[in-house]
Amino acid sequence: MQNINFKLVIFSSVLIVVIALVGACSSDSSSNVVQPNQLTITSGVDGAEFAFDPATIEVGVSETIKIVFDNKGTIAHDFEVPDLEVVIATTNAGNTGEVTLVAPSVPGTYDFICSIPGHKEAGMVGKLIVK
Ligand SMILES: [Cu+2]
Repeated sequence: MQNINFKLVIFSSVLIVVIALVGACSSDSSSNVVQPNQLTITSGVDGAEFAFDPATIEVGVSETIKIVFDNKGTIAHDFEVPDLEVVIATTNAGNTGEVTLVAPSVPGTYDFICSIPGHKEAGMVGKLIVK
């Protein structure tokens, strides 16, 4: 009787390990989903309130890319690529916003801006190069 109980314990343990392994494998397969590349654009670097850093970004044609806007400045800003209708809405100082951009299928150069009145004129403009 004791022996049977012992075998049951061993069997149960093996079963638990197998279940754990199957679980690990299935979570592995879900991580095979392709994540878009990510690019961070910051404002307010070194006290430059009205500037994007970097001011020029390059993406491949048809590339899907996650853009994170990190506002390190002291006032609210936004990030827009007007020609591509890409918008990260107004982001308060110290906050981040993000958007997923699918680049056009043909090469080209597009302005990105902060659309808050006066900010583009003050320097919040950059170039998105699709190549
Ligand atoms: Cu701004």
